[in-house]
Amino acid sequence: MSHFPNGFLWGGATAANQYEGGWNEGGRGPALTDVTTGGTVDSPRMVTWIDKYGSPHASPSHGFTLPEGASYAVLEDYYYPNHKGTDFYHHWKEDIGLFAEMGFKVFRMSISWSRLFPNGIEETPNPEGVEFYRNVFKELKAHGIEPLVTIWHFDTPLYLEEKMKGWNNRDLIDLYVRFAQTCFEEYKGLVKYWLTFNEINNTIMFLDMWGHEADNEEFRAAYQQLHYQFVASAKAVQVGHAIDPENRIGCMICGITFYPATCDPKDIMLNRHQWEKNIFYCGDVQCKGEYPVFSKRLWQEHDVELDITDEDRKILKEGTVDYYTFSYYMSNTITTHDVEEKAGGNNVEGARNPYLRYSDWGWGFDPLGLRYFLEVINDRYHKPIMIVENGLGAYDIVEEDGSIHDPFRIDYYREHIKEMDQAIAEGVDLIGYTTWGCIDLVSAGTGEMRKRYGFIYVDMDDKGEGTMKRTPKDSFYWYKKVIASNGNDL
Ligand code: BGP
Repeated sequence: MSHFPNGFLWGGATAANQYEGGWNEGGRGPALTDVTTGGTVDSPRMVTWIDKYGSPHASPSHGFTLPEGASYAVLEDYYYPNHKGTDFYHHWKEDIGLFAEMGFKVFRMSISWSRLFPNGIEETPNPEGVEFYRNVFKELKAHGIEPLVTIWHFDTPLYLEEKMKGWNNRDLIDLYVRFAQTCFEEYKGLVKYWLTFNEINNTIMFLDMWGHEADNEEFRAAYQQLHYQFVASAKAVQVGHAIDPENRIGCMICGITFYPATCDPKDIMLNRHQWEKNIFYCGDVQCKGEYPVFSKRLWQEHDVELDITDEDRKILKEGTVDYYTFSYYMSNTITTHDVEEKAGGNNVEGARNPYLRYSDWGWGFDPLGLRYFLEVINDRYHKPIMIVENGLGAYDIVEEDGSIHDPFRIDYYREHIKEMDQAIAEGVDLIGYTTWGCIDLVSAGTGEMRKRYGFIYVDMDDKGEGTMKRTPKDSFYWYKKVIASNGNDL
């Protein structure tokens, strides 16, 4: 018998910036993610971007701020797949029907900020945008599916990036809170589970990759941007609770399990510090309401003098989250020694771990690492936990008869679900699981379509061409069985 509790929230996850599309419809304004993609600098989209505009610089809007002089109009020359996503905007009824067929109890999606506030600065929201999400939530509820809504998933309105320097500007706090408040008010009674910021820790973690040494200025900016996001998140938690005490508002951390590559004490220390900087720094502020003691060391390392007020501290204290959520794809092995072979990854580069298998994109397959992460977080915060992203980005082959066989994906999920089950048996308060990209969508890291995660195949290629037809893969029927048996039939 599995240990999944009754009412365990099984489902899938998406984000507007990679899935929704309809970028110039329904009164929506442009978002940063329409014109850039996050992730690695050598991804095809970033290469194009860098050729034209030079190097990007750090911003929590998934890594990049619009360079000086670039405007939305000139970007029309390029094909940016996030424009279209995989067209949830026109397929939402059909897609929700498919999620319901799989038996989803929960569906994670995000609200595009610039669909509600086209430039981010309007006093009142765009009614067509408000209506779009209302219809989506109603449809989900009609199928007995609980929406889980990410308020910010990298897609700051472009206007705020271009004209106000994005999250470098304290004024973004109030603009974000207005957006969040609108969501809580408009969707009261329809949505109960919210997440304030997706993978908020990426801002710091990203600085360790790109093959370049981030300088102090970049670190200072990143810590400051994060601080404004923490305050914005805490304020949103308070506003959300005031509007509806039923609301459950969580944080969302990019979860990577760090391992030391050797038993050299220097590696052990490095590993501890990686956990602190990349994982606990954000989680502690959002779950405990104050900066952890080790923050001082992190700030000193880069001469950070945070713009933080007493009022900010009070808001952080009073706006702690109700539950902890994270994404988990891989572990990362790190060392102070030279490494012969590096492992790639969306966020951090590390040494290749000889005990793991790797995906075509260099992500280490490590189900036990998931259990490790769950246990660490459970011990640290004593809050309910949800895994809101997990999955395998892989190539899919459509057979002549149109079927798609993806045993590797089923295998990936099976092994991870087994470890979740174990974690629950050991007392971890895991309440839900939403697999990433339950329907194929555009990759955040590379802008590709061929890196697919879905149970449902979408006929679209890297250039954005295709019929957009939806086809269940073998994993669709497998996951349906898993949900129906509450994790018994793997
Ligand atoms: C996380 C993001 C998602 C998602 C996922 C997979 O960092 O929250 O938006 O895309 O990673 O990454 P990728 O799309 O690069 O494979």
